[in-house]
Amino acid sequence: MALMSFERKYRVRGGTLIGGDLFDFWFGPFYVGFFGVTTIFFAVLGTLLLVWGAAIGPTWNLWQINVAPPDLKYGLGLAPLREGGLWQIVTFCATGAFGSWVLRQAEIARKLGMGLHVSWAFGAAVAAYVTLVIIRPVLLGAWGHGFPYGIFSHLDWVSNVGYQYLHFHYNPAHMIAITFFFTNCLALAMHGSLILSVTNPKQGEPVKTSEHENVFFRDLVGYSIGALGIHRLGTFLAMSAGLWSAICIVISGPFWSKPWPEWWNWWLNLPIWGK
Ligand code: 07D
Repeated sequence: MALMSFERKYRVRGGTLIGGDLFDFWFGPFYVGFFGVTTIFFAVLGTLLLVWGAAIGPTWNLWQINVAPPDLKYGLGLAPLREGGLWQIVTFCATGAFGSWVLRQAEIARKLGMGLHVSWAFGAAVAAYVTLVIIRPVLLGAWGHGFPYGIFSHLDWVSNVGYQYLHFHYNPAHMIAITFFFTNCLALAMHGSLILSVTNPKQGEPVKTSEHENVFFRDLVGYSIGALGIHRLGTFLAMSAGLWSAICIVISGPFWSKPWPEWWNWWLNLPIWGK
């Protein structure tokens, strides 16, 4: 693949976060880098361990394969491999791979003289994962509170944990997270369809630009957020969805152990009701 002229200018060594010149080169279109190597290492090792977990388990049915965390009796200690130890190493590998990917994004952005927005945005998703399998289990005192690695098994976990708090929809942070997810979906549908409508007009029509985009939305709703604004909004909505998800689960247990509907009693207890 031919290098574009600006790539030739920026494809220079240096600017790495760690490791100096070690792995500071490209393999075809891919930047390798120290964190590219650690990503591959952790991702391959973690995947192989999951396959091993499936091999020593009772089924090869893809839906039923399950690599579970240790029993609560092991607390925050190490468990034998076949009793959750495998889950612990896979969790270590997954966190290593996701963290390496964030740092690889940062290194590439630094080399190109760009902002670190992509790293921060992906970091929000990683924060949600780390909250589920490390932060919350540590706060609750046992790795057994992490979610199991399996398709049906993780769905069962979500359902069971949800019903432990009677009705998870009443968790206020879960409400906010869902509102961000849905609004994010709305914003992307509006933005994606708008861009398609100007860049892909019917045959014979010229391709339009942001002037048309802005006028369309001013005509429609009286306001256009603008080309930069929609991307700021999208990043904000997406990161907020991940961060409020992390908040909704980290408060369930460590900070609130009763049914979530009861949390709303503060409303009934307001002095304005004159009771
Ligand atoms: C965690 C993913 C991070 C991903 C990373 C990258 C790879 C690479 C490679 C394939 C955050 C991974 C990369 C693996 C693969 C290749 C090549 C993102 C994460 C780092 N809920 N609920 C949420 C809704 C109910 C419950 C979140 C809706 C019930 C519990 C979200 C409804 C009950 C937990 C959400 C609903 C209940 C959640 C998840 C509707 C059950 C959580 C999104 C309409 C009876 C979880 C942090 C997320 C959470 C969570 C939405 C219903 C329980 C806000 C829309 C009422 C126990 N729910 N839920 O976290 O907060 O994204 O996790 O009913 O633990 Mg819920």
